[in-house]
Amino acid sequence: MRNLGSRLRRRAGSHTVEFEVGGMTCGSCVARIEGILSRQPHVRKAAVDLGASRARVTLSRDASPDGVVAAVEEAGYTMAVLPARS
Ligand code: 9UX
Repeated sequence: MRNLGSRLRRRAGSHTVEFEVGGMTCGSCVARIEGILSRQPHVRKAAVDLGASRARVTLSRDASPDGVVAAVEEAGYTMAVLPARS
């Protein structure tokens, strides 16, 4: 069902990707990373969870997550795409 939902959202113009983020140790890290993410092209929505070391980013259409990974790693964190949940 999630695959179907994902396909439908993609057709509607966006898809959401989850990431593991390394190197966040305080709330300011969260704000900083959310700011970086929100300024990247193709990012429609970004939320970062400090306790879970996760980020959830909604990208337009079929935009690759590579750009947001590069931007966040440029700032000194690590970021890796997590497999889509089934
Ligand atoms: Mo907090 Mo994060 O002092 O890079 S902003 S550790």
